[in-house]
Amino acid sequence: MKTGLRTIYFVTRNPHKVKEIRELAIDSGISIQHLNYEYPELQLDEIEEVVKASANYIRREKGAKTPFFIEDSGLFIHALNGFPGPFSAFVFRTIGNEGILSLMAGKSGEERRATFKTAIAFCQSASAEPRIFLGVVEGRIADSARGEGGFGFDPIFEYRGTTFAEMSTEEKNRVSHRGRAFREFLNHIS
Ligand code: ITT
Repeated sequence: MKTGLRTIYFVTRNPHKVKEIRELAIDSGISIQHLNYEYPELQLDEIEEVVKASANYIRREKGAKTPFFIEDSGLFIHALNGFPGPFSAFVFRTIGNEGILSLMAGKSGEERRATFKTAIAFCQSASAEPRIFLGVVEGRIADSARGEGGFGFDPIFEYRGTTFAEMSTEEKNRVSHRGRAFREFLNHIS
């Protein structure tokens, strides 16, 4: 670790998120330390509420490492009334991208609009209430899965004609829900 960097813990089971966040944190003066463990996630309608409840749980744990942040992301498909939204992890594990594409069969144009959202919850200390930062990107569900990069729904989420899986991490970070939320967070802490 470089000296002089401020350390912030990122609690997640998802190594892809860590890769993206570390790239976003380059030159920020922050060193991101990955804490790989699972925490309870309530099934609530808004991802902001989900991360807030989870962050409160983590900070009250004995021996909680601070400062830390967590993040929850969700894909909200307009024609499906926002599904899978806060259920994105379960839906990805069960029906996956092929299942989403099947649900979208016969839908075209505006009907394929989708929003990706990230909510970051940051706790400065065990006694501090979490601060929430949001990032949103508007796109559409591609007609078929494309691209080898990224993870999760990236092959089917299209932004201005290119799926996130067809982008480098740097290109995705520039426009993604996670990139936007993390830049908000950096503005707050720097
Ligand atoms: P943690 O909760 O441990 O951080 P997770 O993978 O369960 O990791 P989420 O609940 O935030 O993370 O993710 C919900 C689902 O959305 C999950 O299946 C992810 O693979 C997917 N996902 C999250 N961010 C994504 C992104 O930037 N691109 C594509 N899919 C993403």
